[in-house]
Amino acid sequence: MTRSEQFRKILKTKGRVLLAGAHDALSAKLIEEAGFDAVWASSFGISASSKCLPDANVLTMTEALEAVKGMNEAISIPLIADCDNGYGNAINVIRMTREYERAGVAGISIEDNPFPKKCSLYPGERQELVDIDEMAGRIHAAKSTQRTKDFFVIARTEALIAGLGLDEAFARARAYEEAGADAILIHSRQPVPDEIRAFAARWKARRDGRAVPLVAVPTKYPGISSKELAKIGIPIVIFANQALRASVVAMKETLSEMKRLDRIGPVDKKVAPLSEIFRLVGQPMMEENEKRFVKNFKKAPSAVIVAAGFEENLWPLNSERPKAMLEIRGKSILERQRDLLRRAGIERIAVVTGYKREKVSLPQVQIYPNANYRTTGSLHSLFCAEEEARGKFVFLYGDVLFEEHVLEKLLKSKADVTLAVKRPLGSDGSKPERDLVVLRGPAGQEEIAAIGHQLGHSEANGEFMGLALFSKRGAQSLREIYESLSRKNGHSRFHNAPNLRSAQFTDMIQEMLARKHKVHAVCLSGGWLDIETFEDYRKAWQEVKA
Ligand code: SPV
Ligand code: MG
Repeated sequence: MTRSEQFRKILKTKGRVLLAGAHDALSAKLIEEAGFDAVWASSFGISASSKCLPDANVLTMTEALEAVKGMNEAISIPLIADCDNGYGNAINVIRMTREYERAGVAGISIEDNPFPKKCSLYPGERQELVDIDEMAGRIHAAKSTQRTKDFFVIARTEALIAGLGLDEAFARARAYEEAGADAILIHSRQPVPDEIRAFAARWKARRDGRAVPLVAVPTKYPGISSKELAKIGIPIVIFANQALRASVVAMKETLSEMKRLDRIGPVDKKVAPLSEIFRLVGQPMMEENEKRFVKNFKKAPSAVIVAAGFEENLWPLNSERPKAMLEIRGKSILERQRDLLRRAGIERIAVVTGYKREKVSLPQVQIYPNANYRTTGSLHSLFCAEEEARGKFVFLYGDVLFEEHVLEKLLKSKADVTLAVKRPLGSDGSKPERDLVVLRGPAGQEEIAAIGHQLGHSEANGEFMGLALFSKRGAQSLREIYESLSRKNGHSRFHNAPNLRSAQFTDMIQEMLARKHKVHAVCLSGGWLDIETFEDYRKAWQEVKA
């Protein structure tokens, strides 16, 4: 339904319409939330708030239209635009009507002031109105210009304001109605609604066919309710400028208090919380859209660092902090990882935390807690940050230190799943490597044939470095497999793990291999360290540059 259809529907079904005047998009939104039927885009309000200028045709039509567009886009209730005198004669009205209708507003209001006008409420003598035919011509022009049938055109007469009396007001209203107006705004600045009441009574008493509805702006006779106005025959009522005036009071009070106390504290509790402004301007929706349209389309992958677990063999080195926060020459492992990832253009970095998670505070990373880190494995941790694994992403263990070229080489891979592998295997044999792999294929095109600690030193020819890259498709396969496994055999044995929850990332790679997914390898001979023992930690101190 268009806004003009909405407006007519409210008038028809409810029998009356109550509008409040907006001065900008935010106030229009507040008017909608307060439950008003429609918004009045007030020329008084727009002039004051957008340019701090008098309401006297000082703003151009396009300036006013800009403000109105902002309001109309911020709301979903109908809006009637106060178009002053139409910015000139019927020729100006033609273009104006076209522009406002195109902007999607429900309707416009045009008054019989000459150009330039002055706000009806300003003190002093009233200027003369334009000739009755001239104004009828403006209305006729607007109605002939509109393309949609429901576009609502209000003709406003200032005859009572100008002191021309009831007869003149009535004659004008009749002529404008004849010219096609959908409603007549009868404006008055008397402190009581007497002349309005008299006008409405006479309008109602007409015996010459159906009279169009009347509109009133009771700024100067504020004692009467809109319901009472409806009762006396004025079903459309505009509370035109109270929101603007309320904001002036509130701003003045707050500003003077802050200035006086030289601090924000005392006013902070009285003003709208930031979260309320965030909500009003649609910040939560923006976050959603960002997830949908920005992040997923970004070329740079994201990174998920799994750093939730507790490892006994490092005790008491890790008694105060998780392993990833262990410092090596003034920088934690995690900081080193973050800095290298960012240098490689990866800005979206997620860290899955568990043990001593309160100790992981690092700017520019997103924290995903794994509350069940004691009973779950690295695969479960990875899926705690599942939303980061929807596009291309890098997987990392939180205990690996690597040089820039390792990441560079991994990121060059075009395959769906790629693991960084150290080859050849360390010859010392002193350290029981965790994630051995069997590689096959020619150099430069190696694939993983098998992975896991079930492999013996004699059959394995490489070691997984704890870094992997998934393309968008690879990530999708990973998620699909995990989902189907979670649904089915969550409790039965899963490769080297007693069940899916306690499984490691490498168990999932085994599963992918079992399902005939190709898992590629980029092979490196060094530039990498993982911290599993005191000895590793000592070595890191020796090898890593400050
Ligand atoms: C406005 O709000 O701009 C109006 C109503 O036109 S009044 O200020 O009463 O003229
Ligand atoms: Mg106005």
